[in-house]
Amino acid sequence: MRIAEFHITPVALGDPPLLNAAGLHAPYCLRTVVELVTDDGWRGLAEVPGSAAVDTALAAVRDTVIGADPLNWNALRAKLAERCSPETSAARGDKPWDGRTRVQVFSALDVACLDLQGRAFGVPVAALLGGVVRERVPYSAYLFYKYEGAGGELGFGTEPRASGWAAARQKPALDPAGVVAQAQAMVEEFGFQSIKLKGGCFEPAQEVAAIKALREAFGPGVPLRLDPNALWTVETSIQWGRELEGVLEYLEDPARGQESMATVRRALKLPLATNMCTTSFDDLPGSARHGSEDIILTDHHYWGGLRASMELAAHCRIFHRGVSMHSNNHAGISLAAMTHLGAAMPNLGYALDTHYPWQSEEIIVGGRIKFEEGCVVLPKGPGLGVELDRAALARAHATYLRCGLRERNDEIEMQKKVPGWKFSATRW
Ligand code: GKR
Ligand code: MG
Repeated sequence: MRIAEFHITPVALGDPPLLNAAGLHAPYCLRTVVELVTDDGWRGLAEVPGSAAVDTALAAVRDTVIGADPLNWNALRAKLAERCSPETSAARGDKPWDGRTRVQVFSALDVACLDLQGRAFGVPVAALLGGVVRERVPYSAYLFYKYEGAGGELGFGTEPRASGWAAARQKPALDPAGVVAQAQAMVEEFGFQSIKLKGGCFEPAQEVAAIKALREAFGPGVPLRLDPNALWTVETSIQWGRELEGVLEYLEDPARGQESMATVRRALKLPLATNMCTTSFDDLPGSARHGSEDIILTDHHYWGGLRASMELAAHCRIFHRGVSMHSNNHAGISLAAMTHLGAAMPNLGYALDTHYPWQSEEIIVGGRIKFEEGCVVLPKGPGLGVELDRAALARAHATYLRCGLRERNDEIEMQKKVPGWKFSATRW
């Protein structure tokens, strides 16, 4: 069996004006869909965060991919490693998301080969990752401060006939009451049983007030998390972290870098999680040395694939770290991949992050994946268990061509609302 075709399709999906530490989400989020086809007709799918840089990096390894054996990931990965320039963990950058391309190339090919193998052998990807330990994978509500509007074709306007979550999704949320209303609508629709608030947008006092309002509204039975994306100083993290002891399940990336995180962690009786200070295998010795976090949030797009995330989970078990998952905007192929990973990870200790509720379009057959009581049930069928809806893919690709966005830049988007706004790596 040899890989005969390698298709790279960038797509754009509507995204509401969500605020974060780096600015504002554009009306579309970008994703890239990768499809492999073998000489005997087996297919494999993957989805990675989209950007012209990632698409170029994928196209640059075409010669290595074509002709490779999709059943021998070790051999393909070694060849890819020779072709893709090394990237230090510093290349991740200061933004809330990861700017590296090499790990995303590995991820795209790892996932697509696993999907293809699963289809060829008639087994789910989770079986290839070691076996299913849970059929229902729990996700967390992911709240955002936001401006009015639903993004995409609706631009920053609203759809007056929308109801339920579709209506709540359009509403602004800029204060504790708005955050609680958003949480209620999201929990009502998807059944999530834990809640995360994206912070780093307003003064810590305002974000801590929103967390306390969520606690008041949902009670102590619903775990809460806050993620200021490393915009707080060590002093601010300790001051406001103390207010959150006994309130949060964990505080995510209050401060920047492993040493600062370790200082905050020693000062607080509150678990710390990260998708910013320990983000690659090169960071693991520092994580163990400094004790920078309690929980590592893997993301198979940024750790180099599902198999790499399973390796990270083993490290977490050995070094007494919890493990869960980070998310950026994504569509159903990524949600299926995250669910297979969550289904196979024995030591998964927390509900996974997902941005999925913020999108309304889909590129897979059957449309939007359903949540049951906050969980995604492991898709039936071999491989990832999802099929491309080729008409929907073509529409999302046409949107990509039309919208003109070629990379994520939340600072530029924010400047359209607040002229002169500048990202700062440490703000409070
Ligand atoms: O989508 O605005 C966003 C998030 O801030 C995202 O970029 C982060 O990577 O979800 C993320 C996080 O947990 O840091
Ligand atoms: Mg985070």
